[in-house]
Amino acid sequence: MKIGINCYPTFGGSGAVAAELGIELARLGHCVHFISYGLPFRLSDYSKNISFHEVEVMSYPLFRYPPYTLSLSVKMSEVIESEKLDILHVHYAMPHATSAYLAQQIVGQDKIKFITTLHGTDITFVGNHHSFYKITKFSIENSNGVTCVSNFLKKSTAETFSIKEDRMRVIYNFVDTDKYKKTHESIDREKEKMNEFLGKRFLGKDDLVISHISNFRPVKKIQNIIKAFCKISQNVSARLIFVGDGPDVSLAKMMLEKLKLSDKVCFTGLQEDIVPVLNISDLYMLPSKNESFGLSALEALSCSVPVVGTKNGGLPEVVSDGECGFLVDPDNIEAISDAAIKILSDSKLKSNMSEAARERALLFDREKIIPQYLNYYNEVLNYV
Ligand code: GMT
Repeated sequence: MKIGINCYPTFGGSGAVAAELGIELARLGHCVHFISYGLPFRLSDYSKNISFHEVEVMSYPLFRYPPYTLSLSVKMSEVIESEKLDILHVHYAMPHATSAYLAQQIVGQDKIKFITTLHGTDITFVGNHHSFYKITKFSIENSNGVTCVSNFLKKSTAETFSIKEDRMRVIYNFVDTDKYKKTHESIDREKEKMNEFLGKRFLGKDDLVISHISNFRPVKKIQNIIKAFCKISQNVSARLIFVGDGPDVSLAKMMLEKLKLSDKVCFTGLQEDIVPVLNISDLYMLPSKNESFGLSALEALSCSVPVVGTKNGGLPEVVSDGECGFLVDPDNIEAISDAAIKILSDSKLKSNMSEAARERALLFDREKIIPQYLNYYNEVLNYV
């Protein structure tokens, strides 16, 4: 099949899913054409069966806001025609579904069908804002197929936009469990490598490691992770590793200074490969206000790392509470720290949860999920 994929190329869950879906489809022999304003991250090492089409946005003094949505729809229509795409798959509703709708109008409705995958904030934060509401609803309703990354997201899309649930298909996010797994190198050596990377002796041999990976937006509730860590570090010898970048990094650093915790917490910045951090983690934290799925938590589980995360949104569909971690009210600092201390101070519980984490992740292995996308493409194209 010739498949067009459009996504945000920057670090983030929807871009990661789109890039890895493209890689897997290409591995299966399909021709994948990425259309975006930049090369999606996680894609740089792959090229067989993958092409990248860059969207050019013209600047002009009149444009306070250059109309990317329009340039994207033009590029989509060009690629649909030049590459004779069978299907176009866009990730994140805004503005991608709208551009795809316009591209379809340009080339003719009989020439291309498009699928929109909803990822979370496109519904729960952006699409439901009054300035986007009507166009988001219109673009979802006019997609030839719609997928949601969790049942939670399907339900909230149906409620927010009065769209029938049977118009949408849940296809969970996936993980490459061959890549995301504990390596066989000794944990001490792995910790040493991390210290070398950080340029200081941050991790001691016996320190327990807690990690968090995100875009540091307010939804991730970084302050609550730090407040909980304050109590955790009084009870167990732990270190906290933050991976990623975003608006709340400065706030986090200020809080850590105030709490005199700076020497127990490090920031690695954006990292393409997060396996080295997950490899040395004893616990992963994701107490967000809401997660439609929580891809980073799945990647942690796949590396046998238990998760303490939010009970809100779709995370309960990924992390089974009490088995491979604990799900808590993200504003209940006591609950976050108690759950973490419980796991970190009981080596038997930690090892059971770590085994259960890997088992759980195997349910979301790429081999199980990718065929669901291919089946859906075929259904939308009326091939089955
Ligand atoms: O986490 C974010 O805010 C980024 C966002 C994105 O679109 O890049 O993530 C959303 O999509 C991910 C992939 O499907 C999900 O795993 C995340 O749970 C979801 N984020 C939220 O719902 C907050």
